[in-house]
Amino acid sequence: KVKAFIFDLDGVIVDTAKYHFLAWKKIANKLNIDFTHEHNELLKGVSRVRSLDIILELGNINASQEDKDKWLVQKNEDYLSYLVDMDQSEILPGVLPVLDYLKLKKQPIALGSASKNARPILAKTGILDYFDAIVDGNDVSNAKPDPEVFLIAAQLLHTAPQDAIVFEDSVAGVQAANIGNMTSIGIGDTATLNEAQFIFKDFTHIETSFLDQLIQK
Ligand code: B16
Ligand code: MG
Repeated sequence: KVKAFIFDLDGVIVDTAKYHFLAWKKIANKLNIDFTHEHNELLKGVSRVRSLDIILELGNINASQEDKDKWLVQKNEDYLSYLVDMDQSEILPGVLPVLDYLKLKKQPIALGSASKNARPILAKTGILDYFDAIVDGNDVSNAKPDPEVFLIAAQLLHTAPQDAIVFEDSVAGVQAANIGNMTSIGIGDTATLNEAQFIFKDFTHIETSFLDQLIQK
């Protein structure tokens, strides 16, 4: 059977969370807000605009729209500077074999990401051609846990939501897949992602027999 395999980007295909962290930390420190790795967890899967609001809430800061717009630009410029040297080596372990296997099995593949920088990241890491559809932060108006991003992806792949399988590292993303009536696969920590239907520490733990099961379901 033909399914739709939808991949989140940050935290699933590449570990860009570390670069988001560095860039947000600069903004936060400038505002005298303490910004830790735990805080960074709150931003996973969350849009850029919402991320800034969360950081400002942490510091109890009320800012003007003008200031917020300025910080959003600064954050993204700084973030992009970390991506300049990005290449295939930044693809997380086990991802390429899974993509290759799904291609071999002629399964449609889509990206479903909140990031507005998704396309350049896929291009730099050399995997743009694997994707039959790309839905990113430029295409959606409702952020995860709203299932919009994944529903559009499934639609572009001509697949019903219940035949779509979503790989996600964020709680909001897992919830989005569940709300969208899709199969949710959490990539990361079992305790954090306990709402997912299946959880794997990373892609090296996903065997082809498991992918076959999903395809046949
Ligand atoms: P950008 P994903 C999300 O990507 C990240 O998890 C989140 O931390 C980030 O704020 C968001 O993209 C927006 O990214 O600033 O590049 O538009 O996990 O949905 O692929
Ligand atoms: Mg993610």
